[in-house]
Amino acid sequence: EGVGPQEYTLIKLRVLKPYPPKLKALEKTEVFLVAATLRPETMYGQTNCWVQPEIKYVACAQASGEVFISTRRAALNMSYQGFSKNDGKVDVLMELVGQDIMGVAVSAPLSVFPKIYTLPMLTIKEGKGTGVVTSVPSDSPDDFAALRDLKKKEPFRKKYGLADEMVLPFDPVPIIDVPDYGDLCAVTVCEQLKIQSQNDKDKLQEAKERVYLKGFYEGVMKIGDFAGQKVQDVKKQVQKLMVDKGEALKYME
Ligand code: A2H
Repeated sequence: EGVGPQEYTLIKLRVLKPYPPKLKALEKTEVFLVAATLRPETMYGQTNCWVQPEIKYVACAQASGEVFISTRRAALNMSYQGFSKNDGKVDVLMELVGQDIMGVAVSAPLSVFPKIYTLPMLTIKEGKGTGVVTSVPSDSPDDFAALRDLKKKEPFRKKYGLADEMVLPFDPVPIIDVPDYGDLCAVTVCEQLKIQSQNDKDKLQEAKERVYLKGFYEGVMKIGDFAGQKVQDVKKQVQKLMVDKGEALKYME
């Protein structure tokens, strides 16, 4: 990892009512899954949200009165960044494991889909970001591979209690044109490298290296508020758009 702190954009994915059984006790509050991303400009293409079925999450009251779901480690980090009532204190309302919040309907800022679902990604690292990852399969090889795993294998969906309509209708959305890779760069690179599943670790690493910098320096937005402009020129503006609307926050770790 890099030197010094990294700035992420925390995307607030609003849990839609009626809340699922595990979250019923929170029905009177606004609950959000908060996902850490380095690519705010890709949020137009969100198709789902990833959680790790086995890791522990907490639902924490924020100074704003809202409730955020993340790992406890991330909640503590947030509490030192002005998110909670008292610096360094987390107000835990509920402890959860990923499976408790699987198949939950959320609304995601800027997404072309009005309603998306939480789905399992087994490779989520507990010690990075919030443990919640928003999924943009058009531009992230990890996201594309994990979504395709779920689409291809009915038993995999069943194992996590997911209905077909939470997975099957959601295809990658063309949002950014990348020279040589087209407007679904993650799909292209996964095909080039013949990536079979989300567990193809080395190939996925190679895939990310091929498209990540190229997408940033040469990518051009195809849809949304900044269509026609270069990714590197609009990244900060898309972040600001969401932050100003209260749909995202800056977060360091
Ligand atoms: B990125 P870095 Cl479109 N475990 O967001 C695994 N992956 C995680 C994570 C965790 N605990 N927390 C965040 N991430 C992902 C968008 C995206 C991302 C695109 C393309 C590439 C990309 C949509 N998913 O990341 O190790 C999040 O996915 C490529 C690196 O801190 C986050 O940004 O550098 C990124 O990894 C943070 O990775």
